[in-house]
Amino acid sequence: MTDSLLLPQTVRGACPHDCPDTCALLTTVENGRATQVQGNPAHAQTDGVLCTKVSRYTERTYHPERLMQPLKRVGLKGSGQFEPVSWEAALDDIAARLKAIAARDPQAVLPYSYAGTMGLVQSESIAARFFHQLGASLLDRTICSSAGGEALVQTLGGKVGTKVEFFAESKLIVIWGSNSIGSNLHFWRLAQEAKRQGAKLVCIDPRKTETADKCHEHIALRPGTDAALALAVMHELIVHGWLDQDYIDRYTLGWDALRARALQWTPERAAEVCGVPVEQIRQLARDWGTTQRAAIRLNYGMQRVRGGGNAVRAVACLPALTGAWRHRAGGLLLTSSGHFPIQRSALQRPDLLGERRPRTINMTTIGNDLLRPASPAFGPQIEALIVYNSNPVAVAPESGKVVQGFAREDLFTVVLEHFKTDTADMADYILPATTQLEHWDIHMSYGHTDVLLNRPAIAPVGQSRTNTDIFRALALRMGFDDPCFAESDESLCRTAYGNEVQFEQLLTHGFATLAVPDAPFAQGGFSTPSGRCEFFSQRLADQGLDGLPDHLPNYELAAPGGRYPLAMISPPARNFLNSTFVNVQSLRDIEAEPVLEMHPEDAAARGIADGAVVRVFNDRGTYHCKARLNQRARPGVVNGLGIWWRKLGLNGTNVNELTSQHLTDLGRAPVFYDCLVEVATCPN
Ligand SMILES: Nc1nc2c(c(=O)[nH]1)N[C@H]1C(S)=C(S)[C@@H](COP(=O)(O)OP(=O)(O)OC[C@H]3O[C@@H](n4cnc5c(=O)[nH]c(N)nc54)[C@H](O)[C@@H]3O)O[C@H]1N2
Ligand SMILES: Nc1nc2c(c(=O)[nH]1)N[C@H]1C(S)=C(S)[C@@H](COP(=O)(O)OP(=O)(O)OC[C@H]3O[C@@H](n4cnc5c(=O)[nH]c(N)nc54)[C@H](O)[C@@H]3O)O[C@H]1N2
Ligand code: SF4
Ligand SMILES: [Mo]
Repeated sequence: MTDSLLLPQTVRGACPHDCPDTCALLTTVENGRATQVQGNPAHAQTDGVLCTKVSRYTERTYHPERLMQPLKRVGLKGSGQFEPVSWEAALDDIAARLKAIAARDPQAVLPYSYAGTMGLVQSESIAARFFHQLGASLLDRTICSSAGGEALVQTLGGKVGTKVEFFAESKLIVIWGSNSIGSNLHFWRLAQEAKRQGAKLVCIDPRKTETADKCHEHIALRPGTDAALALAVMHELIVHGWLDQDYIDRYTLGWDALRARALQWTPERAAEVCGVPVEQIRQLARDWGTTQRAAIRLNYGMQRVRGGGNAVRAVACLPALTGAWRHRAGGLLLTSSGHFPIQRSALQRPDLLGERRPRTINMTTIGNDLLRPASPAFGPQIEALIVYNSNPVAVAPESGKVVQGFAREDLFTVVLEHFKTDTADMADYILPATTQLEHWDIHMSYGHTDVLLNRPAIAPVGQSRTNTDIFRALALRMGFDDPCFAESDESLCRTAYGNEVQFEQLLTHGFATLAVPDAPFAQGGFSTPSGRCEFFSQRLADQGLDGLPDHLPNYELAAPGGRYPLAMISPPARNFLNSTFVNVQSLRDIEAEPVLEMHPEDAAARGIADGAVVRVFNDRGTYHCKARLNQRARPGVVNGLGIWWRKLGLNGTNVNELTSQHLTDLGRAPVFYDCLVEVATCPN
């Protein structure tokens, strides 16, 4: 053994989690074991700092419950009883089962994956090739951001916006539907810098988050009323002449129509709908209309309601009205993902489908779809489900239905995982997957504009294999002989961006910054069909939709005397990332237990004491958790912080027992925050 093997090594990587910050990691390896994961100080966006979750990464990687070998179900579906099995036996059996189903109709096979890792290689590369070659059903990956994404595309022409680093120079920052301290920490550092330079910070959020606590102003509107607020702001901009008419004339489309609509939204009317003081709306408009370097940090929290797409469209009109886009520290950022020149066809090879055009299943309605029989409209019943990078039993809406679907004895389910999640418990086979410390990958970001490379720091733990390797092995057994199935992970990292990014630079530095203009829309240049910021969208009108943004009330609106009088939102708990990390003891200790934040008035009306175990329920189900009475909840709204593992909850459910499978106005996305409930004390 050479000395270098014994000395600590530092390996450059990237955080794989579904977080806008996409941090650059430095992993210290001693004797083949990762001993520490830190933020890379050389990467400006990371600035040497990681969130609490990922700074404890080794605890997750070497967790005593990490899956070490393939497992095969022995007990009843969902009983969680498995026995170890060899990789050969597992893969042979899985391939045989898939072949038999595909011989009848390959569309009866469905992949189910999301952003457990954001890596382009360990998500949709070999896996996508595999399902394309098979001709499996396609998955519509809508569970997070597709309403807002679609709204941006319709309005600005792409998923792009203000560069995050320039928020530090802004004079007004509106943090809209985002708990930055909890889920966008590195942006918050920039907002703090701006604050020190005299910027005003405004937070628009039904919940009084830790971010709201630290902003100058908090507008605690009712969930799902953001479009009304944005339209009233426009009303004030018009009435007071706070418009950049030159910008509007040159670079926007549909102003007359939008103007007419906005004039219907007096601040008084919006105040009524939003449940906020009218003066707050006037002040927001005054600030927005009279500050030159004004920027909005929008996040996905506000598009998880029926009118989420329209709300994002309405908010996305605001920077054009005042010409905020002219300055690099002005405008709006929801996502930067559209900047990345990802070579998706090369990675995912949709051409392997040939002439076949499989149906598409929306991941949001997996509960209903697993329970659907074959029909001419639907196609074949779903007979096999291959889950990777996702925990649908915990994260998909209306879990009662999801669990019922996964429990079908005639469904063949394979789950690639690190842990025995709620979903893995429902599997026929569980296959142990590597973590980010154990594999190659390459990343984009939806919060900044750097590409990051992730090198493996340690050997796979136990018998775990990379997602890519598992799909390669299955492809071999299925007889898929296209050479694309043999491509190595390192080569896939190169394929991901082709010649668009200097791979050598990634190998030496670990990251590379894309060439993106400082102020992307300073002189128009929107990539909409008209080349303008489209207040009015002909494309939407052609689909029979409203071409202008409007306020669409929630599906579930509390009515006097209604059975379910409380609106429930379920935003992330700070120390979990969706359902990831719930099983990491040190992080779960911080979150303590599943909680429902309630306003003391709402609690008093129901005889609920702080810390009491409560029943949260509606027609879809019942969830038990602890009531936490504080001012973080506004009257009439309760906050069920997510997303606990069902089996670690108080009654074996989580907040998604209550959410519905309705879809948003645009983007076919879930409406997690459009949900009425009632709360009562628990008898026992
Ligand atoms: N710590 C942590 N970080 C995360 C995540 C996590 O689970 N934990 N999740 C990651 C993921 S998957 C994503 S998509 C991103 C973004 O994830 P988001 O879901 O956008 O998360 P937040 O930034 O918490 O923003 C949600 C905020 O929107 C508020 N909100 C709810 N309804 C409304 C509404 O109708 N209007 C307005 N204005 N606000 C509303 C909530 O109270 C909450 O504070 O964050 C990522 N980062
Ligand atoms: N009520 C409510 N529900 C929500 C939300 C909410 O705010 N409220 N947020 C929604 C949002 S924004 C999102 S994005 C979704 C998130 O839903 P998911 O994308 O399902 O996210 P996670 O719950 O983090 O589960 C990811 C799983 O992938 C696994 N994983 C990670 N890396 C790898 C890998 O390399 N290989 C394999 N095989 N597995 C891996 C992890 O162990 C983890 O169990 O949840 C949604 N659900
Ligand atoms: S979860 Fe987000 S903040 Fe935490 S290390 Fe990863 S990218 Fe950075
Ligand atoms: Mo998400």
